[in-house]
Amino acid sequence: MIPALREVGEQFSTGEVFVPEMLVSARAMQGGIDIIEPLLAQSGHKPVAKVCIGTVKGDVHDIGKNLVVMMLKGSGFDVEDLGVDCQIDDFEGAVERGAQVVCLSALLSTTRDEMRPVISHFSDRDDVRVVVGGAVITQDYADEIGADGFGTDASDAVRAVRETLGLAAVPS
Ligand code: B12
Repeated sequence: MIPALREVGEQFSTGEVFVPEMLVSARAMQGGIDIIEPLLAQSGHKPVAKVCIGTVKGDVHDIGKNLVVMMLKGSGFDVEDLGVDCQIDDFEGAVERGAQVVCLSALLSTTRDEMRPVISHFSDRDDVRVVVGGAVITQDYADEIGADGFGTDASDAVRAVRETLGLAAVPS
C-alpha cells in the first residue's frame, strides 16, 4: 500500500488527482494500517524513529496533516499526532516522550509565524529536528525561520523527515 499511496501523493503534486481522491486513498491506507499496526506490535517491529506532528497555534486545518501522519506511519515511523491548535508545551511534551522529529503544519499566512517560537524553543537541542510544511510554507520561508527540513506534500514529508535524521532515501 505504501507505493500506491506514494503514487497518489505524486499524482496530487502534479494535479492529476485532487483532495477527494487523496482522502479516499488515505482512508484505505488507514484501514490497512489499523489491521497491520497490532500485528507489527506483536512481532516486535522496531519503528524507524519517533516523530510528533501538530498544526500550529491558532490553526485548525488538519486534512493535510492527517495525510502526512498516514504516510509517515506507512513508512515505518512511530507518529504521535498532537492534533490542531498546538502550543509549545504540546510539542515539548512529545519530545519528553521520545519524539526525535517535531513536524509543524500551517495553512494560514496568519499562523505560519507560530512556527518560529517552536523552532527557537528547540534550537539548543541537538537531538531534536524540526520539519515544517503546509500550503503557505516554502523552502525560502523554512530557511528563514531556521527549520531543519521542509516538505511540499505527504510523500515529500517522508523524504524530509528521513533526510533530517540522516537516513537514506527510500527507493521509489
Ligand atoms: C478545508 C479548508 C478549511 C476547513 C478546515 C477543515 C479541516 N479539518 O482541515 C475550515 C472550513 C475549518 C477552514 C477554516 C478556515 N480557513 Co480554510 N481552507 C480549507 C481549504 C479549502 C482546503 C485545505 C486542505 O485541506 N487542503 C488539502 C490538503 C491535502 O493540503 P494541505 O493542507 O496543503 O497539506 C498538504 C501539504 O501542504 C503538506 N503538508 C501539510 N502539513 C504538513 C506538515 C509537514 C511537516 C510537511 C512536511 C508537509 C505538510 O502535505 C499535505 C498533503 O499533501 C483551503 C483552500 C485550499 N484549496 O487549500 C482553505 C484555506 C487554507 N483556508 C483559508 C482561510 C482564510 C480560512 C479561515 C481563516 C476562513 C475564515 N474566515 O474563517 C478559517 C481559519 C480557521 C483556523 N483558525 O484555522 C485560506 C488561507 C489563506 C491564507 N493564505 O492565509 C485558504 C487558502 C482558502 C483561500 N483560498 O482563501 N478552512
